[in-house]
Amino acid sequence: MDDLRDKYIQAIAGAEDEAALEALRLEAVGKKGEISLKMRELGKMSAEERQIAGPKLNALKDEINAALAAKKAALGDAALDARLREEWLDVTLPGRPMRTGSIHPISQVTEELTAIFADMGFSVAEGPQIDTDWYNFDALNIPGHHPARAEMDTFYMHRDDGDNRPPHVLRTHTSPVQIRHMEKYGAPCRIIAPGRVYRADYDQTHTPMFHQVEGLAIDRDISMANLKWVLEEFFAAFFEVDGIKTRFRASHFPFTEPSAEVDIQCSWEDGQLKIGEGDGWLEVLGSGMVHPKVLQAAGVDPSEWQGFAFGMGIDRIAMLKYGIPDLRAFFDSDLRWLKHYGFSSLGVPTLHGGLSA
Ligand code: 2NL
Repeated sequence: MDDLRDKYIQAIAGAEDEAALEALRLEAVGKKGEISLKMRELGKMSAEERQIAGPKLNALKDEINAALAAKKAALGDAALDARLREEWLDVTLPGRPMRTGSIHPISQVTEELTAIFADMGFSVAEGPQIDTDWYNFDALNIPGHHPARAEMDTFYMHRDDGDNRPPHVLRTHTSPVQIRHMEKYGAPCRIIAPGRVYRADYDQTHTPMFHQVEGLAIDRDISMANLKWVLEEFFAAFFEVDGIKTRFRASHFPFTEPSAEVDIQCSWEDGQLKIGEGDGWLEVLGSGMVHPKVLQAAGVDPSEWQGFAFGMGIDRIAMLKYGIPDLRAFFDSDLRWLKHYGFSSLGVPTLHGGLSA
């Protein structure tokens, strides 16, 4: 009996974790444990023997149970101590900064319109923001005496006296990108050119830098009818109104002939502007059939090729779509305003994440 006691008391003291302790409990005082088997043997003993062995066995069982409980508590304390040593937390550390910042509405709108034109087979062309006055003006049939070329409207790059290189300007539209594209790849072509453009103008409705998207489709038999379809598809998708109406008004641009300004259908009630309903009209872009002189300047034979072009302000359509009343919210504002207009700091859909349909 003493052997049995020593064996279990020592084993319990040496148990390394609660699983080992439980195994010992079963082995010693479990239903089929060693002590229980010994208790069953009491029945075969004589009365005197039983009188001595019975209380001894009970005492041993109590002692082992007590040792098990004590060890279990000790193991629990040790585990807690170890966890406390591992998992300490310094509550005096400064908080982690929140991720702020968000995609800019202009970037988002650029991605949205790019996706819509991409569905109609247009790819994106890019080019320099500083270009020669030939690409920005002459190639577009804008002559030297045209008011757009006056220093009042255009940012000219500084030239030192005696530097006779052709003047460079900050592009006033993205047309030079399309000229360069035609020059390099020829016809047919179907592209859009979104990007930053610059004009020396600053008031309630003009900023010296703004964003434009131009479009160009050149083939053997492209017509104004194709232009109308493309634009109506675009506006329906962009403003999310099926069957939105457009109105074409005769206009004039040096780089297109004929030229048209395009309005979209809108209503204006109780100070609320709604796009794609009602019998009001809102001017949103300029367009036309590319002037033969422009094709010629870009190295495309106008007796073989023809096509349409259009130009549209991105800032303007972004304001219309998201109800932003002041242009300066884009360029002179902070996150609170972007959040106000629904551009939260995280989880804004992008082309890469997939547009919300
Ligand atoms: C506007 C609208 C427009 C174009 C831009 C263009 C580009 C090439 C050839 C011909 Cl490469 N046209 N772009 C055409 C019509 C209108 O912009 O209101 N501009 C002052």
